[in-house]
Amino acid sequence: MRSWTPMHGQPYQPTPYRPHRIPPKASMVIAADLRERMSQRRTVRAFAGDEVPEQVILDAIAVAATAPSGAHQQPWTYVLVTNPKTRAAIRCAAEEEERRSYAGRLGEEWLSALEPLGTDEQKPHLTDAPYLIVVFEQRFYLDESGESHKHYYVDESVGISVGMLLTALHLSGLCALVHTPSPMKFLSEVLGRPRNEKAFAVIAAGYPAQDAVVPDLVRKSLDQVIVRA
Ligand code: IYR
Repeated sequence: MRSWTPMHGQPYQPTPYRPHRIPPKASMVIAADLRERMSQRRTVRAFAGDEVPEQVILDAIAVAATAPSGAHQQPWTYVLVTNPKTRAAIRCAAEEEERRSYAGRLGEEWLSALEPLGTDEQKPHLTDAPYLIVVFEQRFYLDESGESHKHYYVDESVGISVGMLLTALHLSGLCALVHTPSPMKFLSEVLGRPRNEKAFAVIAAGYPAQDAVVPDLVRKSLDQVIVRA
């Protein structure tokens, strides 16, 4: 496998792509099974202390890193935070921001949209879930000489990658919680990230607590999400 270097300015050099073709009937079985398994995915807010093999997390991040991205610039950094002091600092800063948000900064309409989900300013998962993954988007690329190169479709690329991460975690048997503290500048400071990176989301991952509860949600039907044109 060749090692990665920025592609910027390289000529187009296509290479054959001949993936194994899954017969249509087998595809239907796989798709139906995936649909059923993904329908079981839920966001949980309470995690068990049970250990999770780190390789499961590394493999899920590897899946996320296969996401398509604008100009194939792969503008993501996944920070795996294990240091308890760092996690405590993240929780403290996040709860501080969330306290202001829930005390009124979000506004009445937003707070009432969140009411059925039972969220609040307490973020115990930030210290208690076995893994904390902080996702940063690289707004631009800094080369060795310090020159910056623009990245394209960064939000879209990182959003797709995080979606794949959540899918991989779920299909590996784990639960996750996406937390998007606002504002999240403190994450760059606590984690010492370079100026080309901006925090995108904090993801806690692990097994759900035995007494975990989730809101009684209903998903939109396919008819409600698909329009044929
Ligand atoms: N960032 C806050 C508020 C919040 C916002 C939305 I939109 C959610 O779906 C859930 C929470 C928090 O993490 O609590």
